[in-house]
Parts: sequence; structure tokens; C-alpha cells
Amino acid sequence: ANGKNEAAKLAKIPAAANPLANEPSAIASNISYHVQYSPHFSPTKFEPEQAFFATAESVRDRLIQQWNETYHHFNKVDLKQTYYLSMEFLQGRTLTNAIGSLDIQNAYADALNNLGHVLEEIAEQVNGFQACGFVRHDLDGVEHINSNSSMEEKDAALGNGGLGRLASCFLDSMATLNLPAWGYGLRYRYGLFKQKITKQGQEEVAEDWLEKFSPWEVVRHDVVFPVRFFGSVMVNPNGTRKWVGGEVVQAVAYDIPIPGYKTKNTISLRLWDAKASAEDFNLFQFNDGQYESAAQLHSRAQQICAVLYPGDSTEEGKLLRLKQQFFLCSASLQDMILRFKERKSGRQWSEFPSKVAVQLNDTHPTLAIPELMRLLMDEEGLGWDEAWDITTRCLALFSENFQFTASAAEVAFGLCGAQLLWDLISEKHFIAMVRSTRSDLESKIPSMCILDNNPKKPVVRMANLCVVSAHTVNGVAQLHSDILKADLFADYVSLWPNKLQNKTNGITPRRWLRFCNPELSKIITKWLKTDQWVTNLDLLVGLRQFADNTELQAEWESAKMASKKHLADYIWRVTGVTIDPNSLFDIQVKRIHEYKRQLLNILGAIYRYKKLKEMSPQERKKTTPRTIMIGGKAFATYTNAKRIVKLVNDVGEFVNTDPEVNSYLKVVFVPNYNVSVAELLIPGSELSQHISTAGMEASGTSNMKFSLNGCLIIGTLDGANVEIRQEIGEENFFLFGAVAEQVPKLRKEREDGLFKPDPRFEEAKQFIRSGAFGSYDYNPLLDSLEGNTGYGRGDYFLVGYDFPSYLEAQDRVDQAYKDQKKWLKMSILSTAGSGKFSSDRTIAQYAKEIWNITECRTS
Ligand code: GPQ
Repeated sequence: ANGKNEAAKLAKIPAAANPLANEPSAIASNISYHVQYSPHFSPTKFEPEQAFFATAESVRDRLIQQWNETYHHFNKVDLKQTYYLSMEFLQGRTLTNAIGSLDIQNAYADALNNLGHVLEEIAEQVNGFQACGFVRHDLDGVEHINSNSSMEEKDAALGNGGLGRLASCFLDSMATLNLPAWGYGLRYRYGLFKQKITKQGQEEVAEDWLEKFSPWEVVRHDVVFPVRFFGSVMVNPNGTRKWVGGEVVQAVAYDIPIPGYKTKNTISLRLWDAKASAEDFNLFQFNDGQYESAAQLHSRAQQICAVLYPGDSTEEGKLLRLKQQFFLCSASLQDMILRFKERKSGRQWSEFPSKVAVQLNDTHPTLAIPELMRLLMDEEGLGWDEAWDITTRCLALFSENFQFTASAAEVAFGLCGAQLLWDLISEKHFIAMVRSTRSDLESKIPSMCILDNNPKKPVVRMANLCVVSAHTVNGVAQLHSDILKADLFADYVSLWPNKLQNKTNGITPRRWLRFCNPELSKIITKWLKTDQWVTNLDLLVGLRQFADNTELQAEWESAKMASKKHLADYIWRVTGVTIDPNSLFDIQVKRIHEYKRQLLNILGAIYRYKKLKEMSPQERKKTTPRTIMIGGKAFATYTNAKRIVKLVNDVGEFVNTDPEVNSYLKVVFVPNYNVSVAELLIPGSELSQHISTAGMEASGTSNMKFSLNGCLIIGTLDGANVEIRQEIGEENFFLFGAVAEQVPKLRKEREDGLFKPDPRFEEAKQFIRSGAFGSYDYNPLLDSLEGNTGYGRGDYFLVGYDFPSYLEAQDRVDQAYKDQKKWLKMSILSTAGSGKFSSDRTIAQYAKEIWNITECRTS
């Protein structure tokens, strides 16, 4: 340790009169207090790691203050409150976000300076190199650990991608808008895996976000609920039922504070952990040497929250996922009911829907429906009709997925007692209602009801259960909502015309511009002459009038260049590849999925490489140099997605080491893409790709983040791309590809052998087949792009059809980039047009149009 970083010196710092005061001296003494009296390490060092934990704890003190006040205020005012149930929350890091929300960056920076540390280094935000752990893996698997390696705040990655990150953005907006709302989720021991790239491609490594404890969570030892699995249902002589036997697991609450931006309101993300009770530990067996069976119930309980999204290709996996879902639903509902009773004793159940709104994040928490029914009927003694009325008035859901697989749901019968579930969601009521009110829909009943018509092994159709039970179901972008109404939920539209709504997704401008891109934020504030845009993103439209202004353009360009340099530095550290900040930075980062078509991107890159090779050196000089970056994780058992990861890496190694071409084209696979890496990539991007097959991306949200940061989009008419293009102007969007209505016909044509592939498409594929990228067998991947005769699998995602128009759009990109003035104007207009995509707008709509809740500001 250098002289500055010894803990002993901290003892000399005088205690502050008010440790929660926001002067740098009080903050410094508060930090010093935590180093000494909330120790997590041996009492000698005060290096970045110790400084991080002590700083986080001192920030947490401030959050707890506001958090408690908010808690008491919500209890006292007793307004209707929203509970957001989600199997995923992709929070990322907290420190920068929390200090920024509390609006005390400068004081913390000064305090830490006085203690010999630099805030940005501790938060790892400005240089961001730790985002990937400072460890670089060679393709040979050799680890390069930077010798300056220090600690990093681990991402809380309790989610896979868009759905989980949306939940986190929503919490940020709920807090900032002072809404009475809480999030509920699960405290997975291992969140999303860490992606290691080796010669074999992607390798998954468990990521222990709690390895050194999380300073942001608070365990509530007094908030514990029993959750029962399996067992049977006993019917008493008086007709009341009781669910008995099976396994009982305790749900223990861990709370994470979610501060609003520049407001006192701090709400909770409550995560449940699963625990067996002491009686479940078989002391007798243990003393008899049977250690494993003695702890069997404990280990079964621990399985529930062990991992995010356990593989569900086996029956065991399906059951475990369902147990997780039921665990979340049951514990959260018991908590809501208790709060309802505690806030005012002796009140009527009929008041419940005017105090509680439950929002289900997709169909994952569908079991909340029968579980709320069970709690109301079996535990609280309500009759079916009253319980149903309450349940349907509380619940709303938004739906992502087109193909709701109900198969797993059959396990739910075993899970909660077959008879029990059957009674609770008994659809005879639904059928009777349809018959009595809409006899014209008789023929639609079989497809609309909840259970399929297999009497032996009835399967619950989760989507139908949701639509029948929830008062509102919404899609997440206009196009997606229109498709839901026309397709999946068409029958219900005529029954309940107002049940299906649209709420276009949004992102929080705090994390995704103000904090991740402080340089650009400063410029925006300067030109708009206000920083109000951070909570009123529509104000960005005020930048439009300056889009041609050379002074703004120069500032814009230099901010972008600074971010590109940061990014280039990061890429070098994690991959060993040098990229040129003067080239066009072209990024596609998202989960690897065939429908998202990273394959289209990489085939385009291969085609570009081939054309560059054919050019003379003079011709090459006239091209627009490009750096194509692709990042994302593939689900561990999704073979084709993993092949894509491998292909991108192989193409990169090949192209980047070709001296003839590599100053005009680089292809980089960005390893271990996560929230923190996104915070670094997005500000440094100039072009981003959102190129899913039209009709398949429900919304997309990274498209909004890129656009907000002045990055241009090449994309299809899919999801929220449609609305982004409308808002920023068609001329600022590089559009290509088939539209959603064409897709079924195109697939059919392909099937019928009527499709004639473009020679450029054939050329790119052929280059891979020729073995240019090594000995790995890419044929199974390439076969998926062929017509479905023989070995082909039909090119379901229409990569072949869209390839020519994709290349043409890329040509337009190259041309546009040559005119930097024009490009900068388009970039400014992208930011200026992104106001609509604030999650504040989305959440305000949910609050008004679905939840019926109003502001509850803590003063
Ligand atoms: N999404 Cl169904 C997920 O991230 N996970 C899922 O299981 C499902 C959807 C995404 C979806 O693909 C994106 O288009 C959306 O923008 C995102 O949810 C948030 O709504």
C-alpha cells in the first residue's frame, strides 16, 4: 500500500457532528467510520477495494434515511400502490447511479480526494476498464491479468437481457416520479453467467455477485413467509379447504433501495431468498453420519434461488423454473396482503383492489393468479365470486412473447395440488360468462379457454389464463401490440375491446445518458440552458434548432471522439485488438439469437472483407473504414447461438490479422456483454444494428439507448424501431428489409422453392463453407439459411431475403459517414428525437391508464 492508502491514518479524521451531512468533511468522516467500524477486511489497508465498500456504505446510510422516510410516508398516506412482479431485474452497478440520484457527486469526489482516492476510479465508471474484470482471455484460453488490477463493483445481473433491464429502468422511473410502487423478484445466488471466450467459443462461468457481499441489500429478518410445494388438498365437512403436507420453504426478504433522481423518494426492490427452517435439518441422521440426507431439505430449498433461469430442457428443469415462479408469486402476495391489513386494521376486502395493483412482467409470474385466489379463499375465507372479482381487478400484465409455451404449466398441477389449481382457475365461470353475454362467440370458446381439451392431461395455457384473469394486457411497442391484437389475442378483442393496450417501452435517461455519458450531457445542458431534460426528456427536442450549428457540431464531435477513445482503450484491454477511433464504430450488442440476426451482420462483414480484398490499394483508400463490434451472450444450451459467437470470433481473428485490409475493417467480439459494458459501448457508438426479422422483436430497448446517445440506427421495421424512426425522422434512419406483413408469404415462398438467393449472399456463405475461418464445422449453422429442401432448414429468419437490401443500406451508411457535417447533424437529430423513449413517459402511462395510481411524494 502506498502512504496514502493506510487505514491507520483514517483514525485521525475527526468525527462529524452529523455524519449524514453532505459536506465533504462529513462524508470523509463517514467513510472513515465505515472503514474502521463496518470492516470487511483486515484492519490495515485502505486501497480502492476498501474505499469502495466504505463509500458504498456511506452512500447507503443516506439512502436508508430517505428510504425509511418513504416507507413511513407510504404507510401513512396509504394510497393505492403498484407491485411489479418480475423474475428478472438487471440492475447493473449502483454506486454512480446512487450518488448521482442523491446529487452529491462533487462532495463525494472531494471527500475521497481528501482520503487519497478518486471517485471515478472507485466507481470504475470513467475509465470503465474493470467492466470486464480487467482480465483478458486469449483465444488460446491464456489469461492476461492487468497488473494494475483493482476491485470492481460487480454488476447485479439477476436478469438475461431486455426484459430484466426494462424492469430495472421501470423501478428507476417509479422512484423518480414519486409513485407508490415496489418491485418484487428473486435473490439468485448466481445471476447471469460470465462469458469467457476460448478457442472453443463461448464458455459459461458462474458469476458470484455476492462473493464479497453486496453493500446495497438489507436483509429483513422480520419479513419471512412460508411457501408450500406439492402436498394435497383437504376438504373440510363445511366445504372449506386446506392445503397440507408437501415441502414448506421460508421466503426471506432482502431489500435493495431504489433512489429517485433528485427526490427524497426511495423505493424498494424486494428480493426473496429461500431457506429451510432449522427443524428441517435432521440432526439424528447427521449424527448417524448420513450428512447428505440430513441436509436434504436444506439443499432442496437452496436450489430454488440458486440460479437465474435454470435450463429447462429436462423435466427437472421445468419443475424448478415453475417452483421459482410460484415462490416469487406466493411470497410477494402474502407480503402485499399483510401490508394491506397492517396499514389499516379491520378493513373490508372490497377495498383491496383500490389499494393494490399487481403488474406481471410477462407470463412468468402467471401463478400469481391462482395463488391470489387461494390466499383469498382458503386463507381469508372469501367465496369464489368475491375472490375472483378482487383478483381480476388487481392484476395487469404485459406480454412479450408470441409463442407462450404452456407445456411447463402442466407441472403446475402437481406443484400446487391438482385439485386446488383446478378449482381456483375453474373456467366454467368464464365459459358461462361468454355464453350468457356473447353467444356469437360459442365456436371460439375452445381456443379461448384456459385449459386445452385434453381431458387426461390438461395443460394450462398461461397466456389465456392471463388474458382471462387480468383487467389489462399490453404489448410493449405499437407494432407488437397491433400484432398481438391481430393474432394471438384476436378472439378476446371482440369480447373485451379495451383490455388490450399498448405501452411503448422506455429507458431511464439517468443511467443511459446523464451518468454513462457525462460529456454529452454537459453539452446538452449547455445548449438547452437547463438540465431539466434529465427528468423531462421531451425537452431534448430543443436541440433540433441547433442541429446545423457548427459550434454545437464541433462540441458533439469531440464528446463522441472522447468516448470512442475510451472504448478503443477498453477493447484493447479485453481483447488485445487495436481499433482506430477514426473509423466508423458500428455496434450490435444484445442476446445472441437467430431472430436478432447477428448472422446477417457477420455475413455482411464477410462480404465487405471480400470486396476490400478485390480492390486496389487506391480504391480501398476511398472506402469508409469500419470497426464492427458484436457482443452478447448465448443461452448455454442454444447451439446455433453459440456457433454464431464462435463465427464472429473466428472472422475477427482472420480479418484483423490481414494487413492488406485491417486498416479498413476490423471485426471484434466484445466478451461478457453486460450492463456496465453497455454503459461504455453506447456513448462510443456511431452506428448500431437492430436488424431482427420484422415482427419478431417485441420492442427492443437498446435501440432507444443508442439513439439517445446520438448513434444512428440501421434497422428493420420492427418493434420500437418503427416509432424511433417516426420520432427522429425517416431521413436519419437506415431502413432495410421485409416488413412484418410480408413475412408469412416470404416464408411460404422459400418453402415452395420460389426464392432465388442473391449471388452476394451465396458468395458470403460460400466463403465460410470454404473453410476460410478454420476447421470448425459451420455447416449446421449455414444449413439453417438454406431452403428447406434436403439439408436446408428454410431460413426461417429470412436472412437471405433481407441480405441485398441490408448491403444497400450499409452502402448508404458509408456514403453518409463521408460527409461528417451531415452525419453530425443526423446524430444530433437522433438525440433530439429520443424524448419519447424515456421510461418516465412509459411509467406515467402505466400509472394513469393501467394501475390508476398517483404521486406520493415524501417531503
Ligand atoms: N424479452 Cl419474452 C426478453 O428479454 N426476454 C424474454 O423472455 C422475452 C422478451 C425482451 C424482448 O425480446 C424485447 O424486444 C423487449 O424490448 C424486452 O423484452 C423488454 O420489453
